[in-house]
Amino acid sequence: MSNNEEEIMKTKRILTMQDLSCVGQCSLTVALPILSRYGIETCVLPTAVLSNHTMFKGWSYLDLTPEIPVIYENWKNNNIKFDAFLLGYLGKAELMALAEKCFDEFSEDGAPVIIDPVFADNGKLYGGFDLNYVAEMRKLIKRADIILPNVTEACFLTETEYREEQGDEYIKELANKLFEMTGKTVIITGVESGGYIGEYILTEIMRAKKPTRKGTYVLLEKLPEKRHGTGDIFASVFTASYLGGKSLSDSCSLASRFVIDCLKNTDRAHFYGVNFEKVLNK
Ligand code: PXL
Repeated sequence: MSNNEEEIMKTKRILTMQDLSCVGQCSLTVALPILSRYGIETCVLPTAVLSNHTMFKGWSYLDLTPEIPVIYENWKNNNIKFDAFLLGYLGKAELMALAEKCFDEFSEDGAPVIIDPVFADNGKLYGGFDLNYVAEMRKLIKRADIILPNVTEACFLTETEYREEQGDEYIKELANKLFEMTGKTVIITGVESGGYIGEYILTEIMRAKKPTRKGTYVLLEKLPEKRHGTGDIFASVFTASYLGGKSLSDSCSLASRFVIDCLKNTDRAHFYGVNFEKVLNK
C-alpha cells in the first residue's frame, strides 16, 4: 500500500454531540470546522437548535431530543459506527441516557469518549440548567475516557464549594475526587496560577507495573480578555490533536495556544465569541 493509501485508510470518523447555535461561534459551529480542518471526518448530532447562544439577552430553543431515537434507528439500519465521540453542551438532562445509548450502539472497538460537561462557569450554572442536570452529568462522565470540566463544573460535579481563590491543593483535590468518580483521565480547564492559565491533567500511568496517578499542569500566559466559546474551541483542538496521536499535555498545550491566538485575533468590540476562523487558516 502506498503512503497516500495508508493515510486515506486511517481517516478517523468522530461524532460530536452538542447544540447548534445559529449565531455565537460556539458548540457545533466551532467543533465542525476545527475537527474537519484537522482531517477528521466529523459527523454531528445536534441536540437543539438555538437562535444564538445563551450569553445573548434572549434566545429561541428548538429541542431535538425527540428526533434522536429516529436518527439512531437510521444509523443502525445503515450500520454506521464512530471511532471517537466529543460531547459538549447538551442542554437537557434526558439527553444523557441517549448519549449512553449512542456509545453502546455506535462505537467502533476502543472508540474514546471525550466529554466537556458544559453547564457552568464563574461559580454559577448557565441559564437553563439545574442540579438535576448536574446529577445526570455525574452519571454520564463515568462513561468518558477523558473529561474536560472547568473549575466551576468540577465543583458542581464533586459537590465541592466554589472558591475564587483556588491554589494547587484545591485543584488537586477536585481532580482526585473526579478521578475517584470516573477512574479515567481528568483535565480541569481554566486553572489559574500566578498570572498563568491552563489545565491540570490527572491520569493513570503504569509505574513499576503498578497503576499510579500522575498530575501535570499545562500553564500559559493569561490574557486579560475572557470570551465566550473558547472552551468549545479548546475541546475541539484538544480532541483533534489527541486523536492525531499527541500526548495529553501536548494536546492541552496546542489547544491553549490556539485559544490564545484566537483571543489575540479578536476585536474588543466583538463581544460574543472569538474569531477562530483567522487562526484556523494559519
Ligand atoms: O460555549 C458553551 C455553550 C454552548 N452552547 C450554548 C451555550 C453555551 C454557553 O453558554 O449557551 C447554547
